[in-house]
Amino acid sequence: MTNHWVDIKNADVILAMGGNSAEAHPCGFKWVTEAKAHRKARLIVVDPRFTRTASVADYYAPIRTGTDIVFLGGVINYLLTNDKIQHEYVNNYTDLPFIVREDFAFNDGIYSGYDAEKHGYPEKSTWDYERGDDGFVKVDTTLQHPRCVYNLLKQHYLRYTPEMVEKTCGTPKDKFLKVCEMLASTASPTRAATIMYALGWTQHSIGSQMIRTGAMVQLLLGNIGIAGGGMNALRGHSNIQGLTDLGLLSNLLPGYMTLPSQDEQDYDAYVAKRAAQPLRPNQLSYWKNYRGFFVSLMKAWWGDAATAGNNWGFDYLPKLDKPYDMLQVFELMSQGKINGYLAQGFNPLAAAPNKAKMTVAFSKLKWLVIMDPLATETSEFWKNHGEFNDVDPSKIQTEVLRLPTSCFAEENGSLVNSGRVLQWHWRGAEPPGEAKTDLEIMGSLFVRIRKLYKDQGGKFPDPIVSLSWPYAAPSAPTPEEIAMEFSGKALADLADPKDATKVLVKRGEQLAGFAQLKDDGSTSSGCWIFCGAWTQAGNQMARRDNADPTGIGQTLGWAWAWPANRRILYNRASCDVNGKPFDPTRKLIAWNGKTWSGADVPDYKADEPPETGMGPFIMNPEGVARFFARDAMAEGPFPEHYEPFETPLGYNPLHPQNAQATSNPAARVFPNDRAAFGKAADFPHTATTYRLTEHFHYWTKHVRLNAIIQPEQFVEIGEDLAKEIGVVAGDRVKVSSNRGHLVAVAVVTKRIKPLMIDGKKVQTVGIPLHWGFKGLAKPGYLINTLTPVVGDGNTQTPEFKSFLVKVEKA
Ligand SMILES: Nc1nc2c(c(=O)[nH]1)N[C@H]1C(S)=C(S)[C@@H](COP(=O)(O)OP(=O)(O)OC[C@H]3O[C@@H](n4cnc5c(=O)[nH]c(N)nc54)[C@H](O)[C@@H]3O)O[C@H]1N2
Ligand SMILES: Nc1nc2c(c(=O)[nH]1)N[C@H]1C(S)=C(S)[C@@H](COP(=O)(O)OP(=O)(O)OC[C@H]3O[C@@H](n4cnc5c(=O)[nH]c(N)nc54)[C@H](O)[C@@H]3O)O[C@H]1N2
Ligand SMILES: [Mo]
Repeated sequence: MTNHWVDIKNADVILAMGGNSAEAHPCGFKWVTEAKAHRKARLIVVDPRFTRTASVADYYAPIRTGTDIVFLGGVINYLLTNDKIQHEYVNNYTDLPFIVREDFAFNDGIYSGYDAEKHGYPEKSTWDYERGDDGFVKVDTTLQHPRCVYNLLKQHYLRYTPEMVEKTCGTPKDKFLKVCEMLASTASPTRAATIMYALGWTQHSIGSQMIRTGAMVQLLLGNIGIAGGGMNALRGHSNIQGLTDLGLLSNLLPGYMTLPSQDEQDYDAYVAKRAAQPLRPNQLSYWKNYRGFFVSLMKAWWGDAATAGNNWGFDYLPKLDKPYDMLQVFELMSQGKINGYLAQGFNPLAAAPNKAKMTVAFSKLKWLVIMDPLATETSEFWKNHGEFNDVDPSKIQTEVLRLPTSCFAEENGSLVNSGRVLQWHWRGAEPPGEAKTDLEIMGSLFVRIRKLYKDQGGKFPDPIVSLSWPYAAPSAPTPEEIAMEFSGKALADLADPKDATKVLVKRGEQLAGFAQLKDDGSTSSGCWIFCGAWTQAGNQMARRDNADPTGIGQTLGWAWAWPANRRILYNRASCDVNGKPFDPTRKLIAWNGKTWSGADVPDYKADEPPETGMGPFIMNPEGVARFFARDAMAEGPFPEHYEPFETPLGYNPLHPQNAQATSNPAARVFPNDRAAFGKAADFPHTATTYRLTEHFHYWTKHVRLNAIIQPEQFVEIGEDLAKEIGVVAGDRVKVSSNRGHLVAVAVVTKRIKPLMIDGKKVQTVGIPLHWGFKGLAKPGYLINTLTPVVGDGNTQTPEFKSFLVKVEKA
């Protein structure tokens, strides 16, 4: 989230689109209720289904799955053509005045630089701004230049008319326009809208671009950086925000730094590429400090072994030939190219797309280790469970080892919530039986592996044997030790930058924040954005002061938020160019003549006077927010609609003549998976998958109470479809895709209606995801028997929210 949970109470308009927060985030949803009760906020829900969130909404509009870019692009067109934008905000705080290169082009759904054979854009140099002789980007503050971002943006979304929205999304034009009007009311500096989204936007082959389109709407309205505004990604597992913060994706390092690729063997060039210089005069470009963050990370990992001689440990890092996201890994596994796999708190047979492919993949492993408190479907992928897992164990040689773990309630530690708040928690019980904490299992594994490398050598033992492992009990590091390491400490006395004769931080002391990180090896921090979470004053994440002096929910003494305990990102943008809050009743910070201060930690240089013109988006080298994403995205600088890979239409209504632009032209699709896609002629219904309040994924079916309140697998179909296929509530239906089938009870509902898309009736089928063949609930099919293997072009998040099936009476 750019903002945080409590801040939702400050919104005037709330758009819940691409998520069902009343169902999946019921505790956080109370802040929506607060906003409705105390600010008369209007809640808008846009969802293919009339959900539990929709049931308490002020306005509901239906949409076909996978078409949100058309809807949101339509909103952009509405805001621009009706001049419902916050001018002072967009003119000063975004790239609308920036001029784009002359050779940048967009033709019938395809951007300049496309390589059809490679299915992507290996050459993105045209996706950039034009530079002047001074090296800076050229701008036209009058917004007249035909190639300024404002005019290109307007031109791009002109095609996204209300008629196109109705034709592609199935949302009736009047409903769409009503949503536009409600959102447009927040173009005023004294009104705010927030967007709450989750998987309804992420789990698509163009998911990242859906989110960008939402962010562009918010920028036009001046809703980023202000209280009650923001782009608010509602995260899933309780610490999934912490997972990405700590860089547990294959291409990331902690704190959103990135691993080098195999053609980046040169350390200085690696840093230079990431420490971008300002693109406009007087801008900060905070990533220019990359080297200090990076060297401090290397010192945390390798201690004294990280020296200038090995580029501070850069030489130890793997250099990626490609990203190793889960789709890539399971593809390689299915080809027999992976020997062993360790699944820690992950049930991939249930969670990953195309179960048949997953079964083939796991069968080719030599060994599979499962670290989990429960026996999961994955740990029994080799066992015959009748129709639900119809395999022949005698043909599977994989050795499966289970290491029972504790769960979060049985250990101390911190969880990062969606609002970036790190909250410390304390164990409530000892782990039962043979269960050990994940830390103890990983610690003992490491100690044994290091001994093997020490004793026997190996191809490149240095990174393993030199790893810094300073814990009191090496086989069982404590969460406290790890947390202090993430935050960081001084490895030498650090001088006060204002007075070199004074020592600011003594050797061995915890650092106060990331501004103290150095690139000369004198500091260490395992995750620069967490720096300051555990200072000399102690564990900041354990603070529990809920004082809220201004009444807008900022509680800076409650736990600790990254970065720097800042609660609302980009909060400099809540003030006009002179540093005066746009809305004094929702003041976050202001310029008092000497410093920036207020109800939040400024997202800015604290003593930078407004006159210098430094922009509020200090993480961008532009200093401003981007409508034109330059080369950051796989598909192009402006989001464009592409159909789901399994499209009910077979063409893209925006580019009916260009087959290349039907589905995401920059998505990575493996050949076998492409062959496994189905067509609307055979699979005429559109399916989407989702969760229920009463279960948490695949584990609460092991709990008696949850198994009682939602005992049995079902699928939801609308009354119209039920009639069409001759099914009544309670009948069993067979749902098939080109990859497999499931059988479940039919719930016939008024909550899903057919949509008219370009003259064709499209039926949506809803499939909750919580069942499987282990646990106390009635055994059921894993729904990912049905789903296709294709990921978002940028993140590789699978397209779980839109694919083709056929529903019939079983
Ligand atoms: N009780 C409970 N809570 C949970 C979980 C759980 O298993 N149980 N899981 C947690 C996890 S890990 C996560 S990631 C979050 C997920 O939180 P959500 O994303 O809110 O959960 P989903 O149920 O997957 O619902 C997404 C919604 O998107 C809608 N949708 C589908 N396709 C589209 C589309 O193309 N456009 C639009 N606008 N909407 C679409 C669906 O109809 C559904 O209502 O929930 C978390 N919370
Ligand atoms: N079709 C379809 N598929 C989906 C989705 C969808 O919407 N549709 N959603 C996707 C999403 S968003 C997610 S997050 C995934 C979820 O997929 P998973 O994360 O694989 O699902 P969970 O059931 O949450 O599995 C987590 C496992 O962690 C174990 N566990 C709990 N606590 C601990 C602990 O402290 N240590 C260890 N080692 N293990 C622990 C649990 O027992 C459980 O078996 O599913 C994905 N798959
Ligand atoms: Mo998730």
